[in-house]
Amino acid sequence: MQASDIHFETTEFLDSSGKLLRPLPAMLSSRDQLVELYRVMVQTRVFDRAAINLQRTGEMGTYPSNEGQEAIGAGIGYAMQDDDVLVPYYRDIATQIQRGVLLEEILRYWGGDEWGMHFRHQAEDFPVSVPIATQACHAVGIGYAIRYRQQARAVVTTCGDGATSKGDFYESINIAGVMGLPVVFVVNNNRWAISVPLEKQTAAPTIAHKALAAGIDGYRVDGNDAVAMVQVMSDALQQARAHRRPSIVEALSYRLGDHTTADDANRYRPREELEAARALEPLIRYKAYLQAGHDWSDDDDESLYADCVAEARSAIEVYRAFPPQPAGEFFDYMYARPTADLEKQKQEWLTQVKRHG
Ligand SMILES: Cc1ncc(C[n+]2csc(CCOP(=O)(O)OP(=O)(O)O)c2C)c(N)n1
Ligand SMILES: [Mg+2]
Repeated sequence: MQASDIHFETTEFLDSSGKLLRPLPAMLSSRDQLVELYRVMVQTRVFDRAAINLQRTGEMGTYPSNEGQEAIGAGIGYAMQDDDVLVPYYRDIATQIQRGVLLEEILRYWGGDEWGMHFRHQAEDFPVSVPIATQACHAVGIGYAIRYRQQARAVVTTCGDGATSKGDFYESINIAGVMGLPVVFVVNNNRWAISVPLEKQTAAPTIAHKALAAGIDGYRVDGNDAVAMVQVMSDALQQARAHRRPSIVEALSYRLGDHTTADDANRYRPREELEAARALEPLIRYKAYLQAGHDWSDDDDESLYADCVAEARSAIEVYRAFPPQPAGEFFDYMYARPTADLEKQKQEWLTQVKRHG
């Protein structure tokens, strides 16, 4: 038996022209619901551009673009229930918005202030993980707590295609399978891990195949299709909540931007590949679908974009008005009580800050 003998079907609802291929899922049966999902994607696209501009003008630190990945995040957030737990990585803005994280909090974090991870309206979701794949282990721990308390909740953790090569990822899917933990591991397969293409990342035919060794469920879905994302996520979450069946959801997409504002993808990525991916991005098809099937006009679209621009601008104003984080404060929250070693590091750091400003 060869790995390639096993086939994971890719779930699709909207083709790249916006044609609906099968009946809508129950969760998206009204025009209002469909527009709500579109709104999150537009909000994310607009906010993302504004965040990149803030970095470019020196008002914010390094930032990872979400361009092209909006349907993945929007579908995850739409399908999650309030009391599920999100353990995100750094390309999950659409999900975080739906979970109640404020745009100014996201800016504050990427501006270098960890108070941006202290969400005002979201006490139980986790902060963004920048270390690759470590969050998969945290998700498993939370899944264990949910099982221990016998709750009908699920954990969603996200990561990239590159992250699935790490031990943390394999260990986490393994233990989730062994213990029957309610965790959905969503893999944003955007085909690149900074400059490493998917072909150099794994010999597995798909990332969904990795579920087989762990004995958990595997799904493959068009990650540029927000409707398909909602359907697959709601199935996977239902299995996790009701039957403690963990799964991997491989969402196929493409990173249209640079890896972060510190990267220049033109140095390693073929231009033709990028242009081909642009035609498949999630907003084009979704808008075409709304226009053809739900009476969505250009005026509706313009006013939605205008609302989202106004919202991003006001978040930027709030961000600019935050007081700077007190120097050295980040040492204080590593543990409930700082260790002697950390205290020493803090004092050294404060001395350097004083010396260099
Ligand atoms: C443990 C660890 N190793 C290396 C890095 C540096 N790093 C940041 S992003 C990245 C690539 C991740 O690619 P992928 O998992 O495909 O996610 P994507 O950024 O494409 O969404 C690497 C190696 C890191 N942040 N953490
Ligand atoms: Mg990637």
